[in-house]
Amino acid sequence: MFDDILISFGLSASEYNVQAFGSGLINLTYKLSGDGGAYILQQINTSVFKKPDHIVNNLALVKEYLNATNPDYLFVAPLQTITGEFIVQSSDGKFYRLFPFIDGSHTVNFLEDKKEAYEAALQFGRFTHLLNDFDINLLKYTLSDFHNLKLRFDQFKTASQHADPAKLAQADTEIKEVYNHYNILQTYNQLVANNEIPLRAVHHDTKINNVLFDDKQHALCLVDLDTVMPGYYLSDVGDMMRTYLSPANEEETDLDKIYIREDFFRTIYKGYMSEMGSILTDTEKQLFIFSGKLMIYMQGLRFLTDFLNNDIYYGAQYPGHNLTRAKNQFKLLAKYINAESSFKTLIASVNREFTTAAD
Ligand code: GN1
Ligand code: MG
Repeated sequence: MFDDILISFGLSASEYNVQAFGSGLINLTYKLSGDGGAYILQQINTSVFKKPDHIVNNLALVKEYLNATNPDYLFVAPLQTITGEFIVQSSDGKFYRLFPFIDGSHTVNFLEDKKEAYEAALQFGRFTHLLNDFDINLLKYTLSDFHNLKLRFDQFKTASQHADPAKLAQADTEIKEVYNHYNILQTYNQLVANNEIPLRAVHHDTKINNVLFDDKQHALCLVDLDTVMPGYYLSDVGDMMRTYLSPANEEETDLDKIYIREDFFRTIYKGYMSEMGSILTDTEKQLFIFSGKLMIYMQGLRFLTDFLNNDIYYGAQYPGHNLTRAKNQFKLLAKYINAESSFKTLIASVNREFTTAAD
């Protein structure tokens, strides 16, 4: 398997054992292990990432910048082939890249320990912090309008216009949820229209399994860097809220298992702000809680849209899978909104800690 790909990297496929790896929905990932070491091989989903060279461009620039400014920072960039390429096309036209496997690392799929949430939030904050003086205009948009909520809403409307009536009936409650929370879209549109907050270099996919940990629960580095591009910090913090606060993840079908762990909110705030507190503008800081609503709502919309579009984007392992995922996200959104006043209290308490520590 992968003989022609590995040859480009000077490796012989027969010396490696290949196993499917990770749980991403978009790219296919494999771990190769052998006497020559371990690697991660990934097939880029080019129906999503239509221009793999944009990914190459961004990662090369970020790597060069971080190597020059913070040589100790562990940035896991793709390896080069013998001829100096970062991406290889297989004989059947698929695009692959190879990464070193980081020794002693593992990923976490269910976040049970606050220490891991703290470490992850700090790492995502550090990434944007370290790139604060990097010229983000050099970065390409690897996915245009990726976290553009207005576009996601328009895609939902188009999908509703074309959907099978039986599906529309099945999704009636979730469609109403979209309109119940229309104020999230209004707030988003307003902050974009008025240029209220700056674009920064952000990761755009801050799920816990995009952080590599060592066996002492210390975060080693970030992975899944294809969506590193200009965006709002709300994307990164919001997706942490979406994926770290509830002990049940987006796949959970028993919605009673979805609730908000408020102490995890505190931890995310503390970890992220320990890096970004001195960088974010006051307006950005005021939107910290909003970020979670934005990202949970967006993901609910995206799953619902995909259900109406017959699962063309995320795929489905059972009929109604994307509708169930959407239900899950709208339940999480309701729980999140319920906890908003507690979040405000927690932010005030962490801010007091920061002030005391600085005295
Ligand atoms: C996709 O492939 P994965 O799991 O890293 C998606 C994210 C969603 C996520 C939901 C490029 O990420 O935006 O939040 O699924 N990535 C893309 O699980 O669409
Ligand atoms: Mg991803």
